Amino acid sequence: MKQSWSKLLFVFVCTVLLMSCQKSSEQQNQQPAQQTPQRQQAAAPAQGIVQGQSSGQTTSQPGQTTTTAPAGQAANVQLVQLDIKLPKPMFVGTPTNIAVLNLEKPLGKPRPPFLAPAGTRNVAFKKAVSSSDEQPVIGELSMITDGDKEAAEGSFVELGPKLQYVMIDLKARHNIYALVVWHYHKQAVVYHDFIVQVADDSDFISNVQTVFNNDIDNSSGRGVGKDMSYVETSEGKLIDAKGVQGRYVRLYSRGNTANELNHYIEVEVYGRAVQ
Ligand SMILES: [Ca+2]
Ligand SMILES: [Ca+2]
Repeated sequence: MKQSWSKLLFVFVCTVLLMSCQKSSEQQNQQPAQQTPQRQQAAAPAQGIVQGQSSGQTTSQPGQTTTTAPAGQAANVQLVQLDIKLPKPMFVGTPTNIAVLNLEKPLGKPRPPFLAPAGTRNVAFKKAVSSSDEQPVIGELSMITDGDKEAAEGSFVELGPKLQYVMIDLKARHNIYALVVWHYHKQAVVYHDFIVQVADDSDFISNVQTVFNNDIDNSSGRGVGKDMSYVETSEGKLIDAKGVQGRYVRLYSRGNTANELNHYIEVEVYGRAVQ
């Protein structure tokens, strides 16, 4: 009888120990499961920061494209396609008789979409324009930022001969991602010494940056340009400005292949105000 009690006691102790072990093991197993939601909650804001900075990833959402900014840019920003409205074409086909050095071959198809950070818009629209030729031969300087891009009579400004510039005051410093420029697109012409610069001041002394220059012989004195000359079309010329910062934009030219005069139909500057 005593032996039997001892056995029972031994079995009881074993059972208690076993249950205790199982409980402890369950608690250990539960711990990671309980932690998972906490980790996710903690991770969510971190992902938000990553999206706002740099993750090296490209993701797509309906109607939107999120792309990591190129190396050297601090922000991983959401890029969207620029909505550039084009005017009616006034001529079709590729002119072959234009003798200009370093002339770009026409693409032969519509320009590919241009991506810029979300919120980028034409910040030149209706902004004040000044010029080295304050009294244009034809038209008014305000027509350069009035939104009318048609090639018809009454839609272009004609400035005098030799090197002339127009200058747009964006009224505040902006990150500039692209410019689209229509000099004249009623006929196929090429403008000489087309130079685009951005600066912090209207005298172009502070923080001057060149975003386009096709003056290959530096005859206009603003440095040797490496960009190619191009034939004007209704698409306008899109210049990738790579996010440069500045308040004032100057566009120079020195006549064209048809005559010595300088023309502008519209200049768009796609940017965002510097925060
Ligand atoms: Ca215009
Ligand atoms: Ca030149």
